[in-house]
Amino acid sequence: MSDVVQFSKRGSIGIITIDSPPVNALGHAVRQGIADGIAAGTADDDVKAIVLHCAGRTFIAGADITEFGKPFKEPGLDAVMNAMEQSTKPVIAAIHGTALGGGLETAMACHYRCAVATAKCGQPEVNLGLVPGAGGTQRLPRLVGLEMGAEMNAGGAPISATVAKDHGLVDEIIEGDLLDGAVAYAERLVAEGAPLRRVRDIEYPKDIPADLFDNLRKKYAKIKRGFEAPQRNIDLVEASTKLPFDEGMKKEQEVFFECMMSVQSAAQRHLFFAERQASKIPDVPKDTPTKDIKSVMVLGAGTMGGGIAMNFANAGIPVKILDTTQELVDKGMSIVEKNYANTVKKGRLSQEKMDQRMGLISSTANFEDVGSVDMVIEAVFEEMDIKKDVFGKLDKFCRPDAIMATNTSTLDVDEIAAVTSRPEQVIGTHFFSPANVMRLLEIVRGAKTSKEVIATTFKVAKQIRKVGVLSGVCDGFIGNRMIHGYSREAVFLVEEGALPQQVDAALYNFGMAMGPLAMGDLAGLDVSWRIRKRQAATRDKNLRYSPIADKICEMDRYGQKTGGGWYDYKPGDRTPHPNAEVEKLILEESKSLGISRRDISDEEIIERTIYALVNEGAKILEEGIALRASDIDMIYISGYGFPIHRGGPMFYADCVGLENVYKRVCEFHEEHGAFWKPAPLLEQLAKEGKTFNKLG
Ligand code: 3H9
Repeated sequence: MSDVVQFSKRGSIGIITIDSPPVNALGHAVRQGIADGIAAGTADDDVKAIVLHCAGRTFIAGADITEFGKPFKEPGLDAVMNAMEQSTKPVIAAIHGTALGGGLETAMACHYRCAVATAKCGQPEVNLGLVPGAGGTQRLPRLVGLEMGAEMNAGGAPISATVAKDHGLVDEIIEGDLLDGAVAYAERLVAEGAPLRRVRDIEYPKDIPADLFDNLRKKYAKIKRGFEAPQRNIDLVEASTKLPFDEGMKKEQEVFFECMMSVQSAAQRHLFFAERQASKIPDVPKDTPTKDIKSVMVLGAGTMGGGIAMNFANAGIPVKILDTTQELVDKGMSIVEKNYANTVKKGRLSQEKMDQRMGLISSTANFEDVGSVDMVIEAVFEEMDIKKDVFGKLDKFCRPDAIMATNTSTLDVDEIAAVTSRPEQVIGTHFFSPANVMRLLEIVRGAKTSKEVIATTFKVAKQIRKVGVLSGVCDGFIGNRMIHGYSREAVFLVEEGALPQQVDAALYNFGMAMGPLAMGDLAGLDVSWRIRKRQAATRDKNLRYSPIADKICEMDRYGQKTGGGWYDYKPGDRTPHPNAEVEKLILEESKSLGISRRDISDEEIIERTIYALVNEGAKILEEGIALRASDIDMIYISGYGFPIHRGGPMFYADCVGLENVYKRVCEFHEEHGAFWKPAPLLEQLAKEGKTFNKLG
């Protein structure tokens, strides 16, 4: 047998054990090993049934994604599954951990499936821009029913073993040791003369609702806007009702390979690895000691502070909220409570869970209490002097080994750390609003931040279910530094001839969660207005500056919170409606700036805004502020609503071709001036025919 798959016997039961860490993926050696195991079990007259089980933390978690796009080596998964399904002796899958993708497909090619109650089963291929390639769309709906089968394929979410049992996907839940239980179950099946149940033979009911698939297609067109794979999954499940099983399987394989060659799948696979790569810091090795964070204090009881605190309570970590007065603290606590209560009202959280979480959040107005916790996260007003004052006090009262984190979104973490006697304990943790919802956490490494503090902060990010991405210190760090150019170009485009709704629609159709001007309205236009006013004296007067956003603020239009900004909003409704006065202001401004307005194509809108992100991203990469292009992609996907199926701005640029992006950036530089100075790294890679990310 192979190194990663072993065949053994317990009495009359043959056991195929896959031991291919980390997740027993179906690489070539595993496929070959299973095929050999089935052959060995079939050839041995003493073997009456075969159990397929995995060592380590999980059952097979799918095909080996790292093999995708590489030359294929026989046997294919379909051949292995045929051998299992056609085996003359019952084959029983024994599931623990996660049976995902090709893993669940392998289990469904077995005659019976048993699982421990904690196991999970799913077809998550759609999250990689794929359809299953080994029967997921053909076998799963035959077992669990058409609607559930289609939902599991199009949505990609796994179900628990107990739900799987209720729906016929799992036949037996095993208590205690899985292998012992699976062998006993196999012996029972043999003793009972249980039939060789083949999922392919299950017939669908005759009365399939006529609109079932159209309704699902509509649903997924809405919730997975712009994604191709969910639709293709639904089509294949529908095909399973119309085609004989083998033809359905053939069709599924064709679509699987088409999807695998698609840009969307390449983007989603890129992000799968980007997410896992982000926490790997070259000079902070995996075995760097970390501290267990068992208590946290958040400074500042505002919306941000409350949102940050909720993350910890949700993860079961006790957290205190501190502010200067009891009144502010009470107000903050009531906002948190209201937030949870809303989630309960929507049915997404039980009252019991809410009570548990609220029970983990306490409050104080006594600064000295910071001395009682393992980690402090400061979320006070974004002013350097205030931050310095706070950190000076933290230095005085925090325990020597406490992590002192700042939630600043722009300020110099080193300058903040310098007021303490222990800058190695200071780090930036930049949460994104709403902090209890957004997945991104920019982890800002100061010049003196210790490796232990970095490693611990990444561990904390994982505990609170955030994607931690490392950034160096610079104005705005990675995400906000890049967004400046994106928003700037959106406003310049408005000045040159587009209306806000055209700019926003072009980017929404590109796949952004919302357009940049609507995003400004959501965030509050007064925030950046205040910053611009502060920077006015030092602004380079030779650089182009649009006064439109300032003038909108002068009309007391700060965005959604004041009922209007770039757009109007009706009370309780976030739908933007164009405003005639704003449009008049825009036309007047173009005129007074001497700009003759022109028709602007959606293509130009996308190039101007997205390439502004890319050009700045290239500078950030070159300066070493970001470790890798895929980190920038993760930031934009998890914090800025960049479309997942485009893989992030840097991956998108790679797909467009850096020579094409560079050419346009040079043209914009010529037409629109200094903002567009091409990043040297972009120029270099474009000229060398290279990419930001390693592709393929
Ligand atoms: C498929 O099956 C297609 C078939 O229908 C058709 C075939 C013909 N391959 O996530 P973790 C690595 S498509 C290769 O940190 P966790 C991962 O990169 C596949 N590598 O652990 C990481 O490496 P490293 C459908 C894989 O405990 C390490 O394993 N299946 C694969 O938080 C640990 O991963 C899926 O989409 C893979 N399939 O979560 C499932 N999976 O340590 C994808 C993981 O070097 N996997 N790795 O960074 C997952 O969802 C999670 O990894 C899992 C474990 C839940 C299993």
